[in-house]
Amino acid sequence: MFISGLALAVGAIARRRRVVGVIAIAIFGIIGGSITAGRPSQSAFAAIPSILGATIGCWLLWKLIGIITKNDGATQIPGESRAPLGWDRRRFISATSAAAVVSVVTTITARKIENQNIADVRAAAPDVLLPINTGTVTPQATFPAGAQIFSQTPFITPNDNFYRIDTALSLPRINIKTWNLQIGGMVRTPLQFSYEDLLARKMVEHTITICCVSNEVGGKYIGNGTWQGVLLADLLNEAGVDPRAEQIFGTSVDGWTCGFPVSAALDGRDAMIAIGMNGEPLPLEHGFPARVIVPGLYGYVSATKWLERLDLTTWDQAEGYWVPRGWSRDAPIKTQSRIDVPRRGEDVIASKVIIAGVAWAQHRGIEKVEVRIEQGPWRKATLALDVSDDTWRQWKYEWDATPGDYTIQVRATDKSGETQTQEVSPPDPDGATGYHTRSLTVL
Ligand SMILES: Nc1nc2c(c(=O)[nH]1)N[C@H]1C(S)=C(S)[C@@H](COP(=O)(O)O)O[C@H]1N2
Ligand SMILES: [Mo]
Repeated sequence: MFISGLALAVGAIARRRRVVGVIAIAIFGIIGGSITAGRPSQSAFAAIPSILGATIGCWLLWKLIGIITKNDGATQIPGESRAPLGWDRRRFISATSAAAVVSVVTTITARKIENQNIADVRAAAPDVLLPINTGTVTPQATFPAGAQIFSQTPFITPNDNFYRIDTALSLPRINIKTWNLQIGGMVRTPLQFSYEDLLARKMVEHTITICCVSNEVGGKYIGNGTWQGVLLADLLNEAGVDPRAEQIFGTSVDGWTCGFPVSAALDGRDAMIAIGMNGEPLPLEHGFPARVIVPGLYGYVSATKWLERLDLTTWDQAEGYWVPRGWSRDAPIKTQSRIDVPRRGEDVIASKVIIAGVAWAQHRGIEKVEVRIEQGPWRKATLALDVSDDTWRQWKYEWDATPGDYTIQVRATDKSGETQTQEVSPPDPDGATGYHTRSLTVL
C-alpha cells in the first residue's frame, strides 16, 4: 500500500521532471538489492536482479515519459509515422543490452496489438471490391507503359512501400459500423455519410502524387497512388457552400487537423475523399476508412487521414495542427526533381551510364527536366509519358561517361514555365528547395 502510494506520487512528479522518477527507481533498486544481498543465505550476486530491474525501469521510464511528453507538442516537423507496423529485423540486430531486450519485448507486444487492430479493421471492412469506376480513370495495374521508363522507382508506389507521415503513436481504432463523416460549418445543409453511403456515391479514380512538406531535396517522403473516391466538389455542391467560407478544415478521428482553401476543392481539380488506394480499400496506416487527397497541396494542409469531419470556415476561425508550429498556412507543392539512378554510393562502369529519376510539380505539370554533370551545360533528359499534371514524371538521361569522380545535378521546369530554384532552403516553413545533387565514381 505504502509503496504503491509512493510510486503514484513519484510518477506524478516524474511526468514533469523525469529525473525524479529515475532517481526514485534507482533508490528502490539499491534498497532492494542490498536487502536481498544482505540476507545471510545470499551472496552479493543476489543483488543483480534488483539492480538490473532498476536499470531497466529507469530506462523504460525515461523513454515512456519521453513518448508522452513528445505528444504534448515537442515534435516540430511532420515526421515519419511512429505507429508500429509489422516487424523490423534491423531493430532486433541492434538490440544488445538487457534494456534493449525489454524494449524488444515491449515493441513486439505493441506491434502485435497494432497488427491485431489492423487485422480487425480489415476484417470489418466490407469484403467486396470497391465499386468499379466509370471511365475517367487511370486504373492502377494498367497505367500506360510509357509512364515508366526505368524500373528502380515504380511509377505507382505500392501501398506497402508508401511513405507514412503522421503524429499518431498508434493507429486509431476504427469501428466501421459507427464511423461516419460529417460535412458542416458554413454550409446550407450539413451532411453526414456512413461508409456504406460513401460507397454508394459516384466514384472517380485518379492517379495523384502526394508528398510531405518535410521532404528534404532528394528525399523519399513522396509517393504516387491511384486513389478511388468521391469528388469533394460533388459533396460540397450538395451541402451548399456559403460564399464567405475561405477554408476547408479537416479533423481526424485522432484529433489532428488541417485546412486548405475552398477554391482547391472547387476549381476543377480532382480533390477527393479517397476510400481506395491502388485498388484496395485504404489501408489503415494511410487513413482508413476515408481521407482527403488534394492534387497540388502538401499533405500537412490537406490530406487528413482517418477523416471524421470537414468544416467550411474562415482562416481566422481555425488553424490546422502544423500552422502554429511554424509551418506555412498556404502550401502549394514546389516544383522538384530527384535522381534515383545510379543509387547513392553505387559505382558505375564507363561508357553508357543511365541517370534517371522522377520530377513533380503537381497540378501544374512537368514540362522539362535537365541534367548537368560537373557544372557543365544543362542537357535535356528524356521524359516519360505525361500521365497527368497531378502525377510525377519519370525522366532519363544517357551519359557517355569516362572514368573519374563526378557530381551530377537535376532540375525541373513546370508547365507554367517556372524552373525550380537553385537556392537551397530547408523544409520549413513551406517546402525544401535546391537542386538534388549526387556524387558518383565512374570506374
Ligand atoms: N490524421 C492525420 N492525417 C494526416 C497526418 C497526420 O499527422 N494525422 N499527416 C499528414 C501529412 S504531414 C502527410 S504528408 C500525409 C501523409 O500521408 P501518408 O502517410 O498516407 O503518406 O498525411 C497527412 N494526413
Ligand atoms: Mo506532410
